[in-house]
Amino acid sequence: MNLLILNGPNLNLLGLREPAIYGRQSYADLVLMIQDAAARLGVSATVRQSNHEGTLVDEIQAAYGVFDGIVFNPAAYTHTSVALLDALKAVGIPTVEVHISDVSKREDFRQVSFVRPACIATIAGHGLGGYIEAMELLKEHLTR
Ligand code: CA2
Repeated sequence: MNLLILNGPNLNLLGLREPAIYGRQSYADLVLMIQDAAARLGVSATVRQSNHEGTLVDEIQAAYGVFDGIVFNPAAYTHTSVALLDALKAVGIPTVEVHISDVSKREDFRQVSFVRPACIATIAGHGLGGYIEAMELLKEHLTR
């Protein structure tokens, strides 16, 4: 089972700023945590990050026929991007939307998720552990 873990803009800065919202762990820590979980779950996980909307669209398109599931934190593009919604709908790969913070308790503009209608679930506010929960959920969903 091949999982794509896709991260949007500024998530490469994890651990550098706003620790009260995003925690103290770095992006490298997140990648290690995902690789550990992948080994435990017996799945393959490829982790990618981009600050560019079009590159994220390209990653989703290229995932077709390669990846069985996507764990997706589109970061700020969550709240703006029809292009990412369309890409997810086009490939039809089971996708779990993840947010480190609890977006439901933050600013009004973070209450909207354009990608959510194309996702099988959303996990928000569970910190970096949300990525691992999403991987577990996808494994269960794909082996059901
Ligand atoms: O909670 C999340 O995971 C978000 O997707 C993170 C995005 C934010 O725009 C979404 O509303 C919620 C922001 C990611 C930026 O990450 C940073 C990490 C360290 C320092 C500054 C930003």
